[in-house]
Amino acid sequence: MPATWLGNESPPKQLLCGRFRSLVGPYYSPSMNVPAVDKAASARVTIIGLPFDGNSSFLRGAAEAPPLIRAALYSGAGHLWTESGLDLSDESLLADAGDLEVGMGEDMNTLIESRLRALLDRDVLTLSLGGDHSVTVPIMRALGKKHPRLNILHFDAHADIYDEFEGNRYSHACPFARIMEEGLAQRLVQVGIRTLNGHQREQIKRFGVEVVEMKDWRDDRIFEFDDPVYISFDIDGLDPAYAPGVSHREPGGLSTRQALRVIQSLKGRVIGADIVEYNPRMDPQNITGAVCAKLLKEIAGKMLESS
Ligand SMILES: [Mn+2]
Repeated sequence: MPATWLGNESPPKQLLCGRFRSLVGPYYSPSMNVPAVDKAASARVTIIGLPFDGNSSFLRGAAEAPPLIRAALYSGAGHLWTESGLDLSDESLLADAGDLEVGMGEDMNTLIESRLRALLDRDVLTLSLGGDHSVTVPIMRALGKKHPRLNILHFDAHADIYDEFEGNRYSHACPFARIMEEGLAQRLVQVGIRTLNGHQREQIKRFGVEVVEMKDWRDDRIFEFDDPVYISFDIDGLDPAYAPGVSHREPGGLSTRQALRVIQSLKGRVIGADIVEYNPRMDPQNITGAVCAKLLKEIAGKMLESS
């Protein structure tokens, strides 16, 4: 289990539940108290793993993230209380729908959208674990049916708004171009950004994106949204000193605490979220897995308190 996996290498096989397995796999010990899949219907927030990294442009590995985030979340090293005082081990608050099962040759956008829609039909709030950032497009398509006036708060080192990247319009460098073209967000606010080039600045202007560049960061800023807000958290929005387990390390980012403060002080109704781009193959000693689990807890807490 993760406590004994110290590797810079790929995690051992028993941790790679991954791509083709559902929730109940050998990587869970009985003591981990993982909620059962059939409880997903009754809990207000439901985790869903999206083990897909086929739209990554540089490194693979993000598909292996969901089981490792779960392992950190349910690790005996900590507990499931949020800083605001919610106990997420309460099965009426947090459940787990397992990982999306990915078959060969399937269209991921269709598969993710239909899986998310099935969960949303049960009136649960979804917290998706990527996977690369391309998964946010089908998630937003599913959510858009329910929330026509959605806003997005997007944490990232990168704006991910290329019109296309290396010939792929669904590259993980492009999701927010597709989302804005399809009118799936009325307002997109990006934080942690520190890699803009000329094309991306043009795209930002074209789509009216509100970008808070890292060079202009101020700790006292409160983010406020009138309508429902979705949080899309690329873990590389954090500084690689805090979260080294990413495919594109970009120094000069947010601290874990700065990101938590943005989430905790956010004014608005958070109706869904994703945590994407964690790459376990780049993660020494599962440090970033623990950071993802911490963010998961505090984002879930915010969703429960605000929605
Ligand atoms: Mn990124």
